[in-house]
Amino acid sequence: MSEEKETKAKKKSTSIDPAVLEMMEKAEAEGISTAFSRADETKPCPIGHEGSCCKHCHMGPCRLTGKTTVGICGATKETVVARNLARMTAAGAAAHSDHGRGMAMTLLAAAEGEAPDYQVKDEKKLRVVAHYLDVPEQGRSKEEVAVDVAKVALAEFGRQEGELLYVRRAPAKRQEIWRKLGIVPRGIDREIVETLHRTHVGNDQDAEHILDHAMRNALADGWGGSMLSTDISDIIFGTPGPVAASANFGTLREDEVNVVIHGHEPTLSELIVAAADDPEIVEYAKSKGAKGINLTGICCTANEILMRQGVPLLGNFLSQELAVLTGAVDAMVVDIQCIFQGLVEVAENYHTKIITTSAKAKITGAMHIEFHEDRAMEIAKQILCTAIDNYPNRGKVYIPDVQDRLVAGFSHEYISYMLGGSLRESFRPLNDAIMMGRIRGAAGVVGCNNPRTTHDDPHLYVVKELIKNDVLVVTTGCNAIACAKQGLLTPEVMDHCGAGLREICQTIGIPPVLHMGSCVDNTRILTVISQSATEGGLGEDISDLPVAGFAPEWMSEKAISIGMYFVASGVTTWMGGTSPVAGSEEVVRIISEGWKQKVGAAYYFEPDTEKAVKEALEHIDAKRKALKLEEYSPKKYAQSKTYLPGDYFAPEKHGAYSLK
Ligand code: MSK
Repeated sequence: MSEEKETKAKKKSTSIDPAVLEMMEKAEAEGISTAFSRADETKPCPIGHEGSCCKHCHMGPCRLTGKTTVGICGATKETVVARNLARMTAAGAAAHSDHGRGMAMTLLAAAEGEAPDYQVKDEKKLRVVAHYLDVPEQGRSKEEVAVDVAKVALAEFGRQEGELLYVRRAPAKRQEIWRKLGIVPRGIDREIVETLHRTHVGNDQDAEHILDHAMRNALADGWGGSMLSTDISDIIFGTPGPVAASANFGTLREDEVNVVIHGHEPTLSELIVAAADDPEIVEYAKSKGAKGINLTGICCTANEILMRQGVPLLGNFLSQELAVLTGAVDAMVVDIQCIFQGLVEVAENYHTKIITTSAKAKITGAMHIEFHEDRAMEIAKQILCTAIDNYPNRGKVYIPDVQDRLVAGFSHEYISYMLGGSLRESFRPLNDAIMMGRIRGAAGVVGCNNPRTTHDDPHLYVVKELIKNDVLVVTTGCNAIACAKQGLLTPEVMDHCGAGLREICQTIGIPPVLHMGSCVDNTRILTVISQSATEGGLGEDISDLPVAGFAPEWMSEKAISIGMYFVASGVTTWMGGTSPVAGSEEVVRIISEGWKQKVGAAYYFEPDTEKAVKEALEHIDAKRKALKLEEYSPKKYAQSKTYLPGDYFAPEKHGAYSLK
C-alpha cells in the first residue's frame, strides 16, 4: 500500500463520524496534539492494562508478569487483578455518588431558600420520591417535603447500618438474592471506603471475597448515589419527556457566540441555558457583533440539558478537543468528569476560553470561575459575558457542515406514560410485545468513547445489529450521542429495524433507540427493568428478563461501576475493548460463570464486537426459552414493512449526515 493510501486508511479507522474525521485532518495539518494522536504515540502498559500491576504499597509496584507470579507481600495474580477491578469500581461509584450528593445539597439549599435560583420544578416526582424515602408528604408544602427528602437522601451517603432505602425498588426476588449473598449496600460512602480499606496492603486477599464486595459497592452506586442523582435532578429541573434537537459539529454557529457546555452536572448548565435567554445578555452579545448566543454540549452535561431543554449536542467524549479546533468556540464551560487536561493546550492555539467551574476540578492554565449555588444566575451570566467578550477575538473559523436530527428525553416515567396514556400508565404493552416475540428483547447500550478503537464504530455496530434483530435499545451517555449523530434517535429512521420492532415503534411513535439520559441516568434503565419484571409475564426477577447490557467503547471507572451494578442487578453485560482483568483467568471465571451462579448474570469483557452481539442474542433467546415464550421468528412480522410511512426516510438513500 502506498504511504498516502496507508495514511488515508489509518485516518478512516480512527472514527466513523465525518465531522470528527474532518477535524482530525485539520489537527494534523496544524500539528495539534489530540487524544487520537496521543493514543497513537502512547502504547498502554501491557501489565497494568490487564490488571496485573499492584501499586497499592511502596514495596512495589509489583508487576506480575513472566516468572513473577506473586507480589512482595505474596499477593497472587487473582488477588491483584481483583483488587484493581474493585478499586476501579470504587472510584467510579465515588464519582457518580458525589454528583448525587451535590444534587441533594442543591435541593436542600433550594428548599431552605439559600439557593433562590432553584425551585422544585416537578412536585409530583418530589412526592413519589418522598414515598420511596419514607418522608411524609401529605398535607405538607413542597418546600417542607423537599427539605426532608434532601436530608434523608444525604443520610443515605453516611448510613452505617441496615439497607439503602432504594433497594426496595428492586423486585422482591432480587432483594432476596442480595440479602442471601450479604451484598445489600448499607451506606453509599461506607461501601466505597470499605473497598479502599479491603484493597489496602495486607487486607482482603481472596479474589472472590474482594469481588463480592465490589458488587456491593457498585450496587451502592446504581441503587444509591446515581439513582438519587437522577431523581433529585428531575425534582429540581423537571422529569424529561420527548424533545427534538440536533447533533454534531453543525450545531455551532458562525455568527453567534458559541458556548460549549461539557461535563456532567446539570446544576450550572441549566442556569446557563436560562441566562442565555435573558434579553440583556442577548443584547450584550449583539453589541459585540454576534447575532445571539448559541449553546451546544459535549458528554453528559449535554445529555442533561438536551433531555430537559432541547439544547443540541456537539459531540461525545472524543469530540471535545476537536470542538476547540473549529476556532468557533468562544468559551467551553466544564464542571466535573471526562474533561481532558489537553483542552488547555489545544485552546492556546485559538481564542477559546476553557472555563473550569467546580470547586472539585481545576485545570492548570484554564480560567476558573467557581460556581456557588447561592449566586447561581449571577455566575451563569458572568460566564456568558466572558464568552461574549471573547467573540471579537475569533480568528478563522472552520465548522464541518455535519448535523442530524434527534428525539431524546425518554425518562422511565414517560415510557410508562407512552405505553398506556395517563389513565393506564403501565409496562404491560412492552411486556406483551416481548412475550409475543414482536420485540425479541431489550438492551441497554451505554458508555464512553475510547481512542483505542474506531470512534463510534463499535457503538453503532452494536445498536444497529440489535435493532435489526428486533431488540429495543435504550441508551445513555456517549453511546446516546453516537446514535444521535447517526440519526438513530428519530422515529422515522426504521431502515435498520427488524419488522416486529419497527411495527411497535411506529404504532407508539417512538424511535427504535430510546435516549434515556446521562451516565447517572443508567438508573432509569434499572427502574424500567424492575417495573417490567414486576409487571408480570416475564418472570419475577430482572435476571429472568430477555435483556442484555453493553458498553462497547468504555474507558472510565464509572463505566466499570455501571457495568457491575447492572450485572449484580441481574443483567448480563458485555464490555467492549480489551479486558482489565485479563491477567487472571480465575477472576475472569469468577465474574462470568461464578456471578452467573450467584446473581444470575455474567460480566464479560469481549473485544470482538460481533461475537459479543451474537452471544447477547443467544442469551436473549435462552431467556425467552426459559420463560417458555413464543419462539422468536424474524419473519413473523415481516409484512409490516410494506405500508409504514417511516420508510420515506432512509439514511442510506439520503445520507445519514445530510440533514441541516
Ligand atoms: S460522559 S463517563 S465518556 S459515557 Fe458521561 Fe461519556 Fe463515559 Fe464520560
